[in-house]
Amino acid sequence: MSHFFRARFGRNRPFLRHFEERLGITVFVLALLFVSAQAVFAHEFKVGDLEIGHPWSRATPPGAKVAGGYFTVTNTGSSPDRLLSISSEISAKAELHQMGVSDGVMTMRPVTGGLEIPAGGKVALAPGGYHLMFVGLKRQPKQGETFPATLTFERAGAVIVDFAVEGMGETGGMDNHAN
Ligand SMILES: [Cu+2]
Repeated sequence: MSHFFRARFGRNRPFLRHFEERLGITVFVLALLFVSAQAVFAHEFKVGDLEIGHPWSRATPPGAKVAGGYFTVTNTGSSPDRLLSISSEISAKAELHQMGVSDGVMTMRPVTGGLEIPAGGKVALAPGGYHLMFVGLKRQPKQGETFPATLTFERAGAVIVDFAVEGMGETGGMDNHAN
């Protein structure tokens, strides 16, 4: 950009120098806004051919023993992958669960054998469907904070992602856990 202006208009025009300074400041401010917006609204992690989109969890009431975990996984590769395990310092263990309706009753069961991420496909973990369950919370996740967790995939390997903790009321659907 600056080379273009200098080549065309000459180096020492006061107007252009002023313009360049202002442009620089504007770009800097926009970059800051972009980075902070990314941090709040969408954050993404990559490992191998996988993109992990917006991992989030939910604040829990005092004494709660479990918290949910949600994100999307996009597989840009040509081979299927599989989410095998999850771990985090926030809980004793983390499980992969599936919610669904069975004989008219909402049920939740652990997913065994991992969760397949099809080649070229996208899988969403969201309230009411597949989700993570942080079981045996060592502390309550607080709204506005993030906590790290490690996701391990069969092909892509392990990746540490940050779960953004959203408000307690952020239900997004039927996601009740008896345990
Ligand atoms: Cu669950």
